[in-house]
Amino acid sequence: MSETIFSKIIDGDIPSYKIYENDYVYAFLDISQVSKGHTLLIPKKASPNIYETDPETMKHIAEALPIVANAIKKAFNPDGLNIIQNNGEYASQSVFHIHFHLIPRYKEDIDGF
Ligand code: DGP
Repeated sequence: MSETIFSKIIDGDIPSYKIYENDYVYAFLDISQVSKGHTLLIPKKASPNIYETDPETMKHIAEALPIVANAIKKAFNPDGLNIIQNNGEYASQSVFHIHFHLIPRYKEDIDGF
């Protein structure tokens, strides 16, 4: 597959704020913070979407999700957390390297509506 901006982030060619990393995954703050602590979890092995990601890669993502969620909980103390994953242009995917959004939610943001 063609290289995306996330490959450059993994390689350190583009700076990012790291939340978690192991041999298989990388988690970093999203440049467009939907809320404070909005984080992206990506596999280091690139694939464009959920349809084309192999089970081994998904296993590494599944193992990392609670670790990253707990790191966000510890750092930002949110009241809730959404995990969202977009596939395809019509599902609002803009970077075609599979990624999982971890979006902390805060009581005060909801109360403001
Ligand atoms: P999606 O719409 O699901 O494809 O989300 C892609 C996300 O990637 C979007 O929320 C913004 C984020 N993003 C794009 N380019 C960069 C970048 O250079 N650095 C960081 N930290 N995030 C980026």
